[in-house]
Amino acid sequence: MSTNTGFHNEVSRRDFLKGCMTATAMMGLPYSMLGKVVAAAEAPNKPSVIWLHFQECTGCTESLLRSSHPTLASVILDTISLDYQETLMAGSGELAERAMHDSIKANKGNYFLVVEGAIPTKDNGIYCKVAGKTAIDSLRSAADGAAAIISIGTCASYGGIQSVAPNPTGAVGVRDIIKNKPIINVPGCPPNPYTFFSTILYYLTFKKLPELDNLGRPMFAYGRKIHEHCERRPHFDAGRFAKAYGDDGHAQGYCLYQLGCKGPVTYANCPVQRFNDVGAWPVSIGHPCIGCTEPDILFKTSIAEKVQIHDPTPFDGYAPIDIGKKGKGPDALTTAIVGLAAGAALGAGAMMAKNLPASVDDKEKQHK
Ligand code: FSX
Ligand code: SF4
Ligand code: F3S
Repeated sequence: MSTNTGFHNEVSRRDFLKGCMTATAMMGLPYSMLGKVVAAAEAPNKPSVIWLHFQECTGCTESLLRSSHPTLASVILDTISLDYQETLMAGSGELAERAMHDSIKANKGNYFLVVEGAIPTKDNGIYCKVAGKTAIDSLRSAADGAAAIISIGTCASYGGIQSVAPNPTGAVGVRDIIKNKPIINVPGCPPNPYTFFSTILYYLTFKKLPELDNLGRPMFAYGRKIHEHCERRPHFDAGRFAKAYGDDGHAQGYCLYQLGCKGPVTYANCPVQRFNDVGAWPVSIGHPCIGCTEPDILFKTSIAEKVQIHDPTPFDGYAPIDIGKKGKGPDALTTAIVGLAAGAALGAGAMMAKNLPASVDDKEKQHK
């Protein structure tokens, strides 16, 4: 099977269904909805997607296609018609440009525009040009006929690393420029490819945007904090912290809060969905979360700086208690299904806590 980008892929029926099942669970939908999601993914008229690259590292595309989940890339490319994508296209130059303009013309009002990277606005946008056109002009003309825009990655969502002070090129996110189109932000540096896939599938299944938070992110993926699902959370609650990289606490899997973990103020599904189909995510391999889905944390706060916790939320693995404020993200059952479907090892956190000695020296509780 191939798309207009020339990317060839093959996907088995089993892998296709597995990808749809994971996406269905991630969206917080019941298992009974799987048939509807699969039907939308298999519809003969595949939605046309134009994918533009601006100021960024191409990590969003790379993480989608070059990592250990070629299956997911194949499922995505089997679900959409990727009509223009500079990293993947076999064609180049005028041929490629023509393909994009033909697709925009033929699918006016019906295509998705995916934007990866920030848009420089200073000095009339001269700091990023493709085919002689500035990023701002390319974005405006491609956005004009789009049904909806997906800003993939933190750069396209909020400006990302380019927008860090003094922001020499005046880099901004898509929503700072385009005001008259539905825009879904899928931040992360890079974001989890399943979040992107689920966003597309939600739109195809229900013909509407998923519920978004005040930063334009789908609630199904960004409705809960990292801290609520983290396997190190029992250590946080017990006051067991790594104090330095490589110390005993770090080696034993203690909480990384004192090393600057931004999990308590970062909204994302990383501990549940994880990355690369191997059950890993930053905190699981010993690095604090750096808040890569948040506009004011990533690259704008030092990795080592401890965050203030103003709105403590309980660990999702504990028995439910009424704290007078319900999270709007997926419930515990959905979380469990996502974990199962993705092969995530959520039980590892509980086992780690169980295997710890009953008394520990460090009883500090930073959140009280
Ligand atoms: Fe890179 Fe994407 Fe970070 Fe940005 O991801 S992974 S710099 S969010 O736009 O390519
Ligand atoms: Fe996990 Fe970070 Fe929260 Fe500690 S502070 S429990 S490492 S998310
Ligand atoms: Fe990003 Fe934190 Fe997840 S750094 S990848 S939001 S764990």
